[in-house]
Amino acid sequence: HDEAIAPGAMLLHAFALEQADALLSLIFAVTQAAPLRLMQTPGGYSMSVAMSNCGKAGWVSDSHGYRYATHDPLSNTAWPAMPALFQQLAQDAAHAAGFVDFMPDACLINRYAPGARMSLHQDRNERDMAAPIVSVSLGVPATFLFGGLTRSQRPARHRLQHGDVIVWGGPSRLAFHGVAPVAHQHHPATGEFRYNLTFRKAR
Ligand code: MD3
Ligand code: FE
Repeated sequence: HDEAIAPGAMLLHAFALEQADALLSLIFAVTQAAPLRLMQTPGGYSMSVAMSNCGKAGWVSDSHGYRYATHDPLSNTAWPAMPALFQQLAQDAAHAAGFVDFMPDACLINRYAPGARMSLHQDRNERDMAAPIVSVSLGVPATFLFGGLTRSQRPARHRLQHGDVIVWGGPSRLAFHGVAPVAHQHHPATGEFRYNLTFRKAR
């Protein structure tokens, strides 16, 4: 069933479940070409979530800040193309949530090992705030933290399971959000890891 978790935010339970194995195979192919890595924050810390990208633009963080880049800084080559299945899934999910013609140009691949987390933040590096963000959860479940439009608002918690998809648009697009430390658990499709795909229109 589908669930509105905030104004403009729709949780599509198990929307990607049938494609999950195919999505994971494509994640492994993309990350052969553009390896998962722990990026540095502008403040000099190492993130606990390993990241890579596919599509025309990829999200990167280093000592200079957060931005989208056409090239992988590890190889100085273009990010791998976004697989057609990724593009189609993102567009179908956006459509199911009421957003027509979502054309993501960026797909961030996040891999959470046990203990990895993402602290509360806003996604504000994208040019077009009218476009939604689509996220796909795979593997070990996680607790997603969804705050308000100010950092001080106490976040609501949502369990995200293998195959769940969330579409974030409208008033929730600039909400603070994060992921609580991922538990040591095993999932038949991913072992100890949680993967998250985040589709965005960056440019
Ligand atoms: C709510 N990733 O990569 S995806 C991120 O599970 C990020 O890896 C988390 O936050 C993860 O930036 C959460 C869900 C998500 C993505 C973007 C959002 C939720 C959002 C933008 C606005 C509001
Ligand atoms: Fe985010």
